[in-house]
Amino acid sequence: MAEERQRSPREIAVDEASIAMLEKADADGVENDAFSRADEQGKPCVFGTDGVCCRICHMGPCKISEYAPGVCGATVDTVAARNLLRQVAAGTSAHSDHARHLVHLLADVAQGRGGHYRISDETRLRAAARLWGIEEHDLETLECAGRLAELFTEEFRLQDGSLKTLELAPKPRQAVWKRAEIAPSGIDRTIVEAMHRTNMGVDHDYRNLIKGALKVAIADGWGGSMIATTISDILFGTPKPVKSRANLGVLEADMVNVLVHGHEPALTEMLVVASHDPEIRAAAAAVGAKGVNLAGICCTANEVLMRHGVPVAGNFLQQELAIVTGAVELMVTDVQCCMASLPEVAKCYHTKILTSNPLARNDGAEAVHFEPEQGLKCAKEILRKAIANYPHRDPKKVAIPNQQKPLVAGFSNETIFEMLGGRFRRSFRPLNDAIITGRVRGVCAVVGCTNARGKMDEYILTLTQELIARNVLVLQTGCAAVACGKAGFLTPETALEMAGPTLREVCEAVGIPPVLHMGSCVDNSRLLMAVTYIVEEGGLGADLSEAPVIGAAPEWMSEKAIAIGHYFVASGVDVVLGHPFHTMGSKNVTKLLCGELESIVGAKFHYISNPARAVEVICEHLEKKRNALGINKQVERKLLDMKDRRELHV
Ligand code: NFS
Repeated sequence: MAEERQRSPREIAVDEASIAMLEKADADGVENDAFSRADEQGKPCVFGTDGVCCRICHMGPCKISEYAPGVCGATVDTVAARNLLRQVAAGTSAHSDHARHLVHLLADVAQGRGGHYRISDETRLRAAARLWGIEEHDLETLECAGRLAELFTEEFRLQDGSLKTLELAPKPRQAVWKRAEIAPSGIDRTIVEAMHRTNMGVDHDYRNLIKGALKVAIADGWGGSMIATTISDILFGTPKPVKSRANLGVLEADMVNVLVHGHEPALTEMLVVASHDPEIRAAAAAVGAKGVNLAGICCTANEVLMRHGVPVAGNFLQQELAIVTGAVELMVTDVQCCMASLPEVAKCYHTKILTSNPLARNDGAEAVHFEPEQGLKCAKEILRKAIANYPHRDPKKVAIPNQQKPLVAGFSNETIFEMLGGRFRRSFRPLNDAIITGRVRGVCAVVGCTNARGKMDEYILTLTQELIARNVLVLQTGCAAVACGKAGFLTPETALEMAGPTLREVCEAVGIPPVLHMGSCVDNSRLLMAVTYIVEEGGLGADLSEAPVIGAAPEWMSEKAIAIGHYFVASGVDVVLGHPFHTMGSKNVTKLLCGELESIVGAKFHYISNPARAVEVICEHLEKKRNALGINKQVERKLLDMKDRRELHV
């Protein structure tokens, strides 16, 4: 470290592996890391934080305040709302472009141009085809895949009318979107529209702009993200519960360590195959290694964890720390959440950084050309580069932390259906019944990033722990899920010990843990469907807004998280955020987001920086929903005699 840290490693991180690597980074002379850079940045610019810096035309930039509109007359309300809409559009574009690449891959596979990619889950393919209204009975597998790829392509291109995928939502929700005029048309069109209306001199009505944010976010959650999850399941397999491990201790001292990092799973799937290839093993042995050890960072990690049990080295803020172990031969980055600093950190060690997507190159990183048709060949070449780099490892610089925890991941809705109802009576009924009887108070999705401005993982862990102790079932995705994996919360045994008595009883009876890892951030679409299935199962309202469910993104940082928050709220699910959007400069926008939205879409945002307070608000919210459903009536417990039993008609 060039200068002393402003916060000590223990003030930055809760897990011992990260603390050790922060100390090691300082000792090794790593110039800086996300935490030290955050501290160096100091207090952020007030205009930026408040969302009232307007940079969209060259009469500015304008520093807008209540007393000083921009040169064009734009007020704080307009500028804050406009900036937020642009962020939601950016987040939506990331998830949706990821989806587009998968649509292309599905089309390639359907046309026999997919190389080693294939339809891994035909049941999911046919179920998806039916869900999106394709008559699939008489279609061959690849024909069916081709038709689905065409339909999904059309979802991007659509110019008029609403996205077909919105029909997956309960009817009353679709009616809300129609009434509020926020049902999106084609995904591409909706993003273009968002960029257009936020140009200088177009939309100045903050209410209209925020509605635009909800609209584009719906195109993400129910559009791009839903499509990405569906195709990933079809091509790479629908996740099933799988055992694995998490934290930097998954790196191996005597193996070639390769980290996959980013979000798009296509290349990584081939790296998994290639890592088991006898030729690759032999090559590793030839340099004195026991094999190739693949591990992941961020959501690419979640994708291969869920499907193949590939261990997770860390979440977002551990990407640099993984390199600091000195034991990583190579890191392949694809898109999103990959820090610009990686090549710089890697300079202190022997680690090679590769970029595999033409959209996401980085100075100091080697670009590799990845064509899906040649996917396996490309994956093998990458692993050979890693193997060739193994002899360059400097043993004096290697210190792999001991910490790693076992976990169980892979709870797709398809799996939850089977776990709850059995293979032949697939059903969410037992969960609904447990919620109705009050043994489970409700469901909270704890999702999102970790943020270098705070203490990594702390809020996520406190919230998760406290919620399950209060008999709230917790669903997780993204870096929040990895945080819980590192803390050991994703093993049924540990989680059950922490769970409240009635939640524990239910989880033990149906065989699910109280904290369910449901995938990557794109897989937040699974959460939308989980709530939809709960509603469709009956007894918990007719719309998502009536069910006792809520979302939380305690340590969020990405524009993608902003889009996710908006599509949860647009779907009728309240969202708790650990810190506010950059819109606080406008009282009206804040009032709208944290209040008035409830009358438009049946949900709103809550900004809560204190985890204890968040627990209270979440539990109050769930109880409010339960009261409204009339399921909170005290049912007197009574021992049944034979006469009572006969009257039960069961
Ligand atoms: Ni989500 Fe996954 Fe993590 Fe945040 Fe980034 S990796 S897509 S954006 S940081 S949860």
